Amino acid sequence: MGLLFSRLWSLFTNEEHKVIIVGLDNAGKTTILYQFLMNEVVHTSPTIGSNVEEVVWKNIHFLMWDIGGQESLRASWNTYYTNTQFIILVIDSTDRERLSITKEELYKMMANEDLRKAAVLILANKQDIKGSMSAAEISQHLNLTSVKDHPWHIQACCALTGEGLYQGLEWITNNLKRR
Ligand SMILES: Nc1nc2c(ncn2[C@@H]2O[C@H](COP(=O)(O)OP(=O)(O)OP(=O)(O)O)[C@@H](O)[C@H]2O)c(=O)[nH]1
Ligand SMILES: [Mg+2]
Repeated sequence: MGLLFSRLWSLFTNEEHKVIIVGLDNAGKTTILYQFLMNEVVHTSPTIGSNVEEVVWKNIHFLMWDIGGQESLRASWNTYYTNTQFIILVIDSTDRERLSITKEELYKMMANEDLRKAAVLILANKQDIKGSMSAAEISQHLNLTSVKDHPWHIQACCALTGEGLYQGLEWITNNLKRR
């Protein structure tokens, strides 16, 4: 009962839920963060370090950290992991060559003790580009059905139009309610 109460309490107060947005450089992370924040496409340049914004959706407060994805920056992703409830892994669905690198990064994150309880939303971004991989294709490459120790969901999206992004947030919200 106490646990249920504390969970309901967290839903009705302004408790912030920490989200990290990760993925390789050029995947669309910063574009997605600002779509969530302002419903607009902003001009981005490669992120050095991180951007952090509070996003409120359906009265739920998220603290979203968008972390630079260049190779030299990936080694410091783990400095952002403490207290993370959700990982949003953004994938450039046209980037077939580097999907195996994304896979390595995903499995490394899921093995990290600080992310043991984190749920994973995978965004198959850039669906507007002809020839991009489908969410099903990406799911198969990442072998997602083998992942049993983290709740996960894959969602196709386009950060330029916003299509699919809110379905992703909906999954996060439902996951929050189930915990
Ligand atoms: N066509 C298309 N382009 C996109 C989409 N999402 C992002 N982009 C473009 O992809 C480029 C990189 O986007 P960013 O949001 O800066 O990528 P990032 O993941 O933050 O990259 P780093 O900060 O270097 O890690 C920009 O030119 C975006 O406009 C999309 O859904 N479709
Ligand atoms: Mg960025």
